Amino acid sequence: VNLEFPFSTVDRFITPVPRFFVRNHFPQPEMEASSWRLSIEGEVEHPGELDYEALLALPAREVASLIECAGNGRSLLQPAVKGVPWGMGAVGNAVWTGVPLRDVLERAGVRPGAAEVVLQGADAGAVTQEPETPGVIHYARSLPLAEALRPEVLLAYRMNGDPLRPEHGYPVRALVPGWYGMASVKWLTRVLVTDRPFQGYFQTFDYTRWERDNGLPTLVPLGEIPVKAAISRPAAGERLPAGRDCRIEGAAWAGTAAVARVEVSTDGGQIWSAARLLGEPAPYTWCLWEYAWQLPTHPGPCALLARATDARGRVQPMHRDPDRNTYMINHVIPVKVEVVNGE
Ligand SMILES: Nc1nc2c(c(=O)[nH]1)N[C@H]1C(S)=C(S)[C@@H](COP(=O)(O)O)O[C@H]1N2
Ligand SMILES: [Mo]
Repeated sequence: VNLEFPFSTVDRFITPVPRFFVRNHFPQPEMEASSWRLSIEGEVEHPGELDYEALLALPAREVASLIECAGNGRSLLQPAVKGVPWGMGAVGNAVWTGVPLRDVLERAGVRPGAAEVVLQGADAGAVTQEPETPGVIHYARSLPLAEALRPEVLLAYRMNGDPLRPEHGYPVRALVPGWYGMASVKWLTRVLVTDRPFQGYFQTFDYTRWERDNGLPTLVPLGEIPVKAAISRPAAGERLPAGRDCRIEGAAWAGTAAVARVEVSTDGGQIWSAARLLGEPAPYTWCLWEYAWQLPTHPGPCALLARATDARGRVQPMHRDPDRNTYMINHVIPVKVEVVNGE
């Protein structure tokens, strides 16, 4: 099941659960909170299991965070590439409730040699990539230990105040704020602490990019979401009456950083003007923005652009970096609209 929502309908900070995109690599597993167990294993002093009641008895935390699929926007890439052909709607923003993974790891006693934490889901299936297929595997992704110990990384059991829906990982999922969605493992049943980097399928074959290291391209797992502004309205192809006022709207986000500013260009990138941020930007979540645009009085095509800068000074790129394979689509993509003579 892969579902997205029309990005042009973004109109509020929190995405209602029925509109929140779904990305499943394997058939959705049947899960019950009453029989759910989380196994904590590997490089820990006290391996063991945690049940749902015991998890809910631990101090909980609320975190507002978006999840964006690393392939969000892929259908806008030219030339076309393989993979789920997402539009712009494989992203959503929610409030999550859960127990910091750190608390559970600390109770288990992480051993000094620990390097990574593998998170494994209950879902499994055969991956079809030939000829190197590993057969039937579980969905699993790892985090470097320092990331796993960030206090906002949760074993989440509520989304927007309600128990997780089955498609979003009921009863418990990982939530890794600021990282692409592949890190937020759903239907979480196993936490394995390892003494070396995990080389699983979704860490090597899938969800990777090239990093140039002294001239040597090295495959590295995807992680943090980079800065990005996306235009929700007007939508591409819209016809707008000349001379009128038009509000350009959208959302911007920047992984573990807060958005600092959003600029808009209505002439294909020559002149940029500041958009108004709606609300206080914060790490992990998006910030909605708007820009009051007076439409040109003459009909013709217009290319609308939005570009965000984060609080660490990183600016959204204008061009696509091919080292990102079919992922991490955050370069500025024009929204082409048509200004037409008023009715
Ligand atoms: N167990 C499991 N967890 C998973 C996945 C999966 O297929 N199985 N997909 C990942 C990917 S690629 C994304 S983008 C997010 C999507 O989360 P959502 O379906 O709740 O929006 O879940 C992640 N966690
Ligand atoms: Mo994803």
